[in-house]
Amino acid sequence: MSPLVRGADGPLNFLFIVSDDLSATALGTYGNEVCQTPNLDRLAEEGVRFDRAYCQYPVCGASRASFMSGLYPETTGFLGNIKTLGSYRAVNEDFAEHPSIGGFLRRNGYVSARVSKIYHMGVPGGIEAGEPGGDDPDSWDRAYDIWGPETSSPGEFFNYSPQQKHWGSGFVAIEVPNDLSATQADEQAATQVIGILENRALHRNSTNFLKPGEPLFLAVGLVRPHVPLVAPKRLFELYDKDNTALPEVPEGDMDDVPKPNQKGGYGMTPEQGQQALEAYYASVTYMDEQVGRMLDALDRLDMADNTVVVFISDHGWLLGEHGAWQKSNLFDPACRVPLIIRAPGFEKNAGKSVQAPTELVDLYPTFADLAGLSDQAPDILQGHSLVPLLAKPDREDWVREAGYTVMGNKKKVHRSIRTDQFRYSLYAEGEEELYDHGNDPGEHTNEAGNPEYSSIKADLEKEMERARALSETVQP
Ligand SMILES: [Ca+2]
Ligand SMILES: [Ca+2]
Repeated sequence: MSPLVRGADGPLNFLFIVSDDLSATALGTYGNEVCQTPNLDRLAEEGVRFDRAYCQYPVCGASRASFMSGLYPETTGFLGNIKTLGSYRAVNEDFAEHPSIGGFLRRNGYVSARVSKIYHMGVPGGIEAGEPGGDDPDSWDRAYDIWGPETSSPGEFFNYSPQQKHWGSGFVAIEVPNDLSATQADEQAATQVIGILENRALHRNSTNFLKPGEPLFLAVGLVRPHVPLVAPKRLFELYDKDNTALPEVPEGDMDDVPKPNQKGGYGMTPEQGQQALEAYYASVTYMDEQVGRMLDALDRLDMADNTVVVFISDHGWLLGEHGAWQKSNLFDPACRVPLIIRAPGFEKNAGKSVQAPTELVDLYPTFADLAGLSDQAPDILQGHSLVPLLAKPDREDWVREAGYTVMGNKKKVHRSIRTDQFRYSLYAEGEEELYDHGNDPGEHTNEAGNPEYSSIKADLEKEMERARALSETVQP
């Protein structure tokens, strides 16, 4: 099917929004009763929410290279945070000719544009430099890097993790004066997106480089709530110790956790941890406001009916679970991501949610499918189109049994799978972790050595082997 025959009102456009370091647990639509995210809640009400979506690697670089290429990290060898310009195409020459989703759509009649961080960029350093970082230039007809002040932002600074000196991992909150928030990277990015949408909608000159006559793939990266936790002061006032509490952590919770998955508390006292959580929520609400500005622009410009909106985070995050914080671990909140898709043609399922396991590697075939380009998509894509789930969110004949996430490097790969009931992780040195979400949703009791789980573990080992084999056998 040609892209020109899809959509209610001409070609189907895509607005692909990628938040950074956002835990699904922080969003209202995913059950958080404190953090205010009215715009993402609205998007979920108008679209379909995926409750068991998993990233393929719990850090920025590898996850982004994976979902943009439609290939697993082990397939391309892009493991960790690599900032090479050209992304997976430069890192592994076997895939130099394999187009990303942006490159694929460009080759098939779309105009493709990026605003801010889609492939890896260091936050805050890369944003302060206004550089493209580990971008893949082939993905875009136009790319806009945002030059944001980050650690030079105006406002009051609060350091909640004084032992951690690095701006990109420590917990520094920055309360920006309300009337100076236009300085910030995400506000600039949303403004740039709105400008692109307005130019296409209102200035229909066919020689315009934004090619208003052609369908649009517009990817925008929002860098919040990645640290530093920046937001206008008015949003910090929404949260305080009376409406935020850290998760309960059983005594000795980390004792049964394999070493590679042991994360620290960044030297924060419980009070500092709570302040970090408040600042994280302020940052999430600030990011959500930018999503709202872009959704409002689609409505105002009469583009909502022919634009697919896809919202994700590049990976999840711990917010004090197990007394630990951040990414680079295989606990569920770090592997799980928010995924919301609002696609024209599936309005009858608005507000529904999908419990089937899905992966970010599924996005590429989903975009191709919604564009009517499945037949042209590269054969080597490793994910599966989510369109059958948009059509029937509760379908039971879904192709996946589990979501697959890895971390480590080429020499030492740590692997984890999540089925509907279990998370099973196998580390490079052979240590294992098994959690039964049926009775332990907080992942506190490692059952890997419990004989009662031996047959379940055997099944999970097979499922992991299947995922590993798929990752390792696909050839360019
Ligand atoms: Ca990230
Ligand atoms: Ca434990």
